[in-house]
Amino acid sequence: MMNKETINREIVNRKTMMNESTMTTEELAKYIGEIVHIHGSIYKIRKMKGFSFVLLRTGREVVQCVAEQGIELPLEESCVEMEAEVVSEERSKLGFELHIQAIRVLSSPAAPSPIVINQKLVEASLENQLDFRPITLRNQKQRAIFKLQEGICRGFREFLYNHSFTEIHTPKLVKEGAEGGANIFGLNYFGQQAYLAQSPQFYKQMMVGVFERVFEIGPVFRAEKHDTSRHLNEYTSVDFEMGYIQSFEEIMKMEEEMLKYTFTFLQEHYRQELEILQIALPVIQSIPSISFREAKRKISKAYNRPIKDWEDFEPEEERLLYELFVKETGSEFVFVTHYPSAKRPFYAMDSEGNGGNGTSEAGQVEKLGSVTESFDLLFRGLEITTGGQRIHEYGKQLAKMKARNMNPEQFESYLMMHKHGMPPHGGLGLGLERFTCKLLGYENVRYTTLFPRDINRLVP
Ligand code: AMO
Repeated sequence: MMNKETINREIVNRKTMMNESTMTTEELAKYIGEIVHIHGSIYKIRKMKGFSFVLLRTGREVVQCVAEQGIELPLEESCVEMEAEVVSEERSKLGFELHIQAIRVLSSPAAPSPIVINQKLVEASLENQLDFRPITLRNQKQRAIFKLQEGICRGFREFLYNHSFTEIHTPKLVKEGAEGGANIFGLNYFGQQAYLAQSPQFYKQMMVGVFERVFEIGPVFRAEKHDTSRHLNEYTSVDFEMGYIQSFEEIMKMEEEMLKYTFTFLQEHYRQELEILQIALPVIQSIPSISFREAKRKISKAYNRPIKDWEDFEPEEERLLYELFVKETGSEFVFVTHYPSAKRPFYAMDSEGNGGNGTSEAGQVEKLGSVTESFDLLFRGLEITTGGQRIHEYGKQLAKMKARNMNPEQFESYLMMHKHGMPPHGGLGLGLERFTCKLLGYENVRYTTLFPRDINRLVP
């Protein structure tokens, strides 16, 4: 057994030693009876009679340690290195605990935490939590959200790599908006008008002409002026785009498989976060689908609601549709297809033989225009994905732009790909924060956004 002096010297001199702090608790359990070197932050100290429990927060774990009376303990949130023996302990959640032999303080906080972070939950309003985000994210449950979000991205990535998608990184400073509408941030780019990218839409399409299948997980910007529980001004978009498709249903199928794969991946690699967050992942058999118009009629009939808008859903309708589908099929996901052309961007492919006015079963006049080869995926009543087939023929794309009074000259660099040959293609964009929010059962997308940007918040 080493004495304390040797141990302290060893800690100081151990630059070349393996760093056990990056071990998972499962790996640490293999060292029972041995001394380990470990570093982390002092998460919580609980003084008992004759000893203290010290919870050490490492990169992913919170490990219970025991300090005998003689050991001087630093303040909570101090960063430390320690030597400790791994001791089997049935009463501890992990089946072992660390008996501290020596501690070296690497840094001490200059001030105590402004907010209590070492309880199960951070007891503060969302706004207050966000004000102190660099600190509140240290809470075990809060950080588990973002560890799990990492897992979601890893699952998506792995799935897409396995299906021959190439990962790309496209510019976020752009000359034209891709999605239309007023929610675009403008900026002065050395004297010319430029914008922050609303989506990687143009570039992922261009890259289909290069790699056939591409994906990107990256930031996108929306100048949303309204303060809602589902809108952010910057969010992370998971985009993929694939060539040589026969219909947009292939995109839906790919998304369904990607979700299934990711849930299995999370179950395998993120069990501890799922436990901390107390999440049971949804089981996907097969995701049901319904056309936009049918969905409108279905909701109207089931809830006796007149249809006010034939071009879009009201948020309440998305929620009601979810209720109907859960009841009928057990599925918490539902694809809605064939959205009206009027509400889809200019690059969306129109369906053939649709449009015209009709009369509903209840005798209401249905003012219907043409629809698109597109879909949304709703999860627990919220739209998490938009996707569809794109126009790939130059003439057709020009015609649709002209019909919308757009100036094709402004989009010359985008249209270059159509002009010089593109395969039939399509893809989707999924909002990572919205997906995480619904998966974890939160009411507001800010809970699952690391450092949210909304109309009132630019810091931290
Ligand atoms: P869309 O604009 O519908 O489609 O966006 C795709 C998905 O992104 C998420 N999302 C948002 N999340 C948080 N805050 C916002 N303000 C916000 N806006 C959108 C949603 C939405 O389903 N280019 C197309 C995608 C495609 O067809 O490939 C696009 O961007 O989850």
